[in-house]
Amino acid sequence: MGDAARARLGVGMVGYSFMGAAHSQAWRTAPRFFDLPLRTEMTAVVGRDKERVTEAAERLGWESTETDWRRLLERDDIDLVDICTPGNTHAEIAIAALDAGKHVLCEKPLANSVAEAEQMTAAAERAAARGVRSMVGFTYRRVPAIQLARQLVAEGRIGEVRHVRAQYLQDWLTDPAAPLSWRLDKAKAGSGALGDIGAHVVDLAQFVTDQSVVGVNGTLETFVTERPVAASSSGLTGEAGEGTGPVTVDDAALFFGRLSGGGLASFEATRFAAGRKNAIRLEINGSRGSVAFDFEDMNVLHYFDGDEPGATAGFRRIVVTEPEHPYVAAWWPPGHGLGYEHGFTHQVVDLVEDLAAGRAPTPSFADGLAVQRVLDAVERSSDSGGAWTEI
Ligand code: 4PW
Repeated sequence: MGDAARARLGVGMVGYSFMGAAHSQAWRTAPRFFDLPLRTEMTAVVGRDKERVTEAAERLGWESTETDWRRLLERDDIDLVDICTPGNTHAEIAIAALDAGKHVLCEKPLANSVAEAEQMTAAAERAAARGVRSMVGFTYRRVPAIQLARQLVAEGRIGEVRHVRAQYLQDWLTDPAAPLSWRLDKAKAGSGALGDIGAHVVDLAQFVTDQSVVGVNGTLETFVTERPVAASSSGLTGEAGEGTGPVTVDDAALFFGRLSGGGLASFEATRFAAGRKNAIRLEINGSRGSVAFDFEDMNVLHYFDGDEPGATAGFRRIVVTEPEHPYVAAWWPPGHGLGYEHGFTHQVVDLVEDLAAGRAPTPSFADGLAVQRVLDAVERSSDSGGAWTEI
């Protein structure tokens, strides 16, 4: 479609660190590889420090800067606010943006508490009545192999879901000298491994099975309770500075869940799995077969078809890089796989297509709230010594 025929979508992004960089590449790349129905513009990026946000704008490709996110709400050239800040700021920014008539894309987890997530969901519903849309950024849903897994489950190819085995394993905190970052501060992050990475596997379990987690019991643990303060940060970790401070969140979360369809689930989220860098593992066993995925081999889905003759049945390794696989046709020839950043690009593509079509994007804030309720139930269960906790 030619530029003139497309309506413009001005984007204002808040935050420009790890997630801000990932979202920036998505806004830059999506219109270059996909035929988007709206003309997206990277209009403004927000950061509190003028010098640093100016440098980030140049590096990441934003046209202008602001030092207060509230300015985005006053600007007529901003149609969508993309929130890439720590969780303690999500509710205030998202609710104000939606009330001001701006669409919102908000990083996960949706909020730091169920109460905040409920207020955000109510604001999203009010806004939707005026055609103002919102989405929460569970990007791993947009990995082609995950989409294929959901498709196979929906088609009944594994039968009734009996087990979900979900793990999110990282190791960047294994070293006790790794410094404190905002992700280790409950006031900013809400929780630790549970909310930062456990939220993803809860969302993926619910998304791929199309079922809800209806009850949990679990345990949280903080292995290293004091760490060096950070002198600087980049990505997940940073440089240690002078002195130490307390870790106020969990390092690891382990929990069991029951699914609305009667299946059983187990979840593990940790940043202490030495050697596991970003292992998001999801295995689903059904009455007729199984699917299995590991983000460390993200272009592959393993599928077991239990209806095949026993002598030759076995897990099939599907390389999810064919043009008929979700999103893949826009990229490279078969076998030329995708990476971490493509999930963010697909998120932008789906969001823009939904906005243009007047559809409600998913995952919605209500989906984010559903995940938040699971996280909250795990915390309550852990506080009570592991009691079964309904959601
Ligand atoms: O996928 C994870 C995120 O949701 C990434 O590994 C880092 O941890 C960045 O934020 C969370």
